[in-house]
Amino acid sequence: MHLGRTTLSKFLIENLSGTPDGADLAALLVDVAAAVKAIAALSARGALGGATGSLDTVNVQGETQKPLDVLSNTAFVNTFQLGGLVAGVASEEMDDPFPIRAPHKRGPFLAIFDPLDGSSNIDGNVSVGSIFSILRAPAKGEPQTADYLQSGSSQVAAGYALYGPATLLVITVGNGTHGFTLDREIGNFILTHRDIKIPADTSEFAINTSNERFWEPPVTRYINECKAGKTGPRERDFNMRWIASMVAEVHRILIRGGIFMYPRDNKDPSKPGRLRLMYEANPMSMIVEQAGGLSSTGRERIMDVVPTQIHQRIPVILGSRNEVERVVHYHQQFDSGTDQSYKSPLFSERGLYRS
Ligand code: AFP
Repeated sequence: MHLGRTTLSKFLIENLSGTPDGADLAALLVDVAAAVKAIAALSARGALGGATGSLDTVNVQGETQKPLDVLSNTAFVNTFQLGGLVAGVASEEMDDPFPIRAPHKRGPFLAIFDPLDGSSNIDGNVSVGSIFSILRAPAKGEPQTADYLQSGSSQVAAGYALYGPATLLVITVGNGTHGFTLDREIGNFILTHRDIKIPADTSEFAINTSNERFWEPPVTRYINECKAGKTGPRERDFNMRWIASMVAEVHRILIRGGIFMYPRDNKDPSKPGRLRLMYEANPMSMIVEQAGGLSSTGRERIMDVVPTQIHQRIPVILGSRNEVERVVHYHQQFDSGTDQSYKSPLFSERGLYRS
């Protein structure tokens, strides 16, 4: 029995009443929670609910869609369309933004989301999640694509749902990062993680090391130093995790610290990284920064990036402050040519590490 039992609605009223659009934003986040509950129920049924397997359709990312991708997207779109609190939505699963039109009521916000993050894990019954970002809509009229292209620092709210052994909803409205656990018996999200703070230091990194040969030298340097452990310049051993669900990685980092990296790589020069700015990097960056962490491309704060496309990709290095600062410093040294270690034959064209 969780003592206190502050519900999501009570928390939102306490934290948003009296702020501009506060009541509407609180109502919108309650709508998000409703969509999350529907997706949690679908996800928990696994193959029994037709949520596994693959469809014969491909999304705008060129990825084969899973039934739960489509069902989750529909849950969010329907919830936002009926809620009357957004003027338009954009989704990883939809080529173009979707404006809310009559007979549905338009509201003062835009919702951008990845309805199901970590889809490749569904059939393996590994935790997946949803990620959302809330921006202000234009004062009047139907939002155009350009209205969505606001930097991450313009977000009024952001968060994620994690469909794991428990269903969690982690949100920020700009005054800290807070976690709620779904009490399935009463169908309410209960505040269980108030004002989460990420430890500034960590000995745990998360990166897909199968891409090592494509990394830039500062990333290679950082990861090699972690792997060298006690025998190397860090003088302590590190641990590695890679779940391939960003939501699960970020949640672990919120709880015990860590650094998550999906850096720029030259695997596909047309893609400056795998993760998408508008509905993965930006919302997760707001969550992480509000919890005292940092989120960078390696060369600039992610929430300062001015978007140019809804589905644009971006390098992501986020988590424990002191480790992200170290990786950013390594990028600065590399870019300015001030660090001799990059002169090492290890980093030459024909050396062990192609730069
Ligand atoms: P999917 O939703 O297509 O499974 O991608 C998940 C993701 O966007 C992010 O959640 C993971 O951190 C990352 O991709 C995993 O990428 P790799 O499959 O290259 O490890």
